[in-house]
Amino acid sequence: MKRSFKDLIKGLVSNDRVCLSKLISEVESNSSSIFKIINSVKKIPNNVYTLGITGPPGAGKSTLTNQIIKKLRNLNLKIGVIAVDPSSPFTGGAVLGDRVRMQEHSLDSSVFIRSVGSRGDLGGLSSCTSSIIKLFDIFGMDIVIIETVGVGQTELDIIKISDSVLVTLVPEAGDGIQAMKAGLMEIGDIFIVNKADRSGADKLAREIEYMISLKHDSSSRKTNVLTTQAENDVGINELLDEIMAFKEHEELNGSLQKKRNTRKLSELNTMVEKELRNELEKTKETATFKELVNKLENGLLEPEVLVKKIISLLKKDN
Ligand SMILES: Nc1nc2c(ncn2[C@@H]2O[C@H](COP(=O)(O)OP(=O)(O)OP(=O)(O)O)[C@@H](O)[C@H]2O)c(=O)[nH]1
Ligand SMILES: [Mg+2]
Repeated sequence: MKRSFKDLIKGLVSNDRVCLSKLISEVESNSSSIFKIINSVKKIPNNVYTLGITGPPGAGKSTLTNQIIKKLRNLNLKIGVIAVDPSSPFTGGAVLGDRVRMQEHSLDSSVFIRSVGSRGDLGGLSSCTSSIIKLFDIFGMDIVIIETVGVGQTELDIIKISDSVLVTLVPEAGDGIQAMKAGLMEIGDIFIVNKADRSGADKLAREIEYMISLKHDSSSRKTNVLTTQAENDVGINELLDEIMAFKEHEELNGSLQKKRNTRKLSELNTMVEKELRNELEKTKETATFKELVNKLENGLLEPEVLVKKIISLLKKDN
């Protein structure tokens, strides 16, 4: 039997994975659904910590995510993963790769992994990603990991939804330079040189440290560069310690709260602007609006005078 929207929300709040899955599909296919959901639950816990993992294709982001999940599960934390698929919806290549890499957690009821397409209006990040984070939050997740491929400027949007950003690079020719070009150096809170079993990892780590030192301001916490071998579980404990230390640092000095407040305010602005545009479109259909435009066209009213009249029309509607 098909469950009603109301029942799905009830299920989400009471930890029903099927409801979570169905509501994710809902916000993916209809961006306004999240308004209905949030208005129904009124307040979301805001307990979730969002961890963005980005870097060039094949750097080992999914393998790292898989290892991080393992460690976080040992701490008994509930984890949501959003793998943003950069490929075309028809090839499904990256989605498959991500799935395979993390499939050992598929039977764990405290881990929920979801792949989403990247074609959205939030740059390279699908616009539904932030809605899914909210669903995970209501569901009671502690940590949400968002994996994106950092290849171009548009991918830098990861910073807008993450409490901390992990940039993953590999000791392949020119990776450091590529990262700089793609702007990744600017957004990383923690840098990882993965595939440290290959030669050149330490050299790349030192290069990144040097680049960071150029922009480091002494009042902020030092951005650290770690080397890992995700495949062999080497350096992952240290990485987790660093993630936790960064989180704690930002919690204590208030910058996490500040970041989140800025994010909410910018979300609100976008929503208000969108809503106002919708209202304006509706008002344009009214006889009064058409009359005013007619006067403008006949030279009876100037735009400077009309503005206020249009605004009062908008207000009258409400
Ligand atoms: N040598 C080596 N290979 C690794 C390591 N970590 C991951 N890999 C391999 O690198 C390949 C890519 O790993 P993924 O985890 O899929 O990389 P990704 O960054 O998620 O890739 P995309 O999502 O396609 O961008 C896989 O074949 C992994 O097994 C490592 O530490 N050393
Ligand atoms: Mg991947």
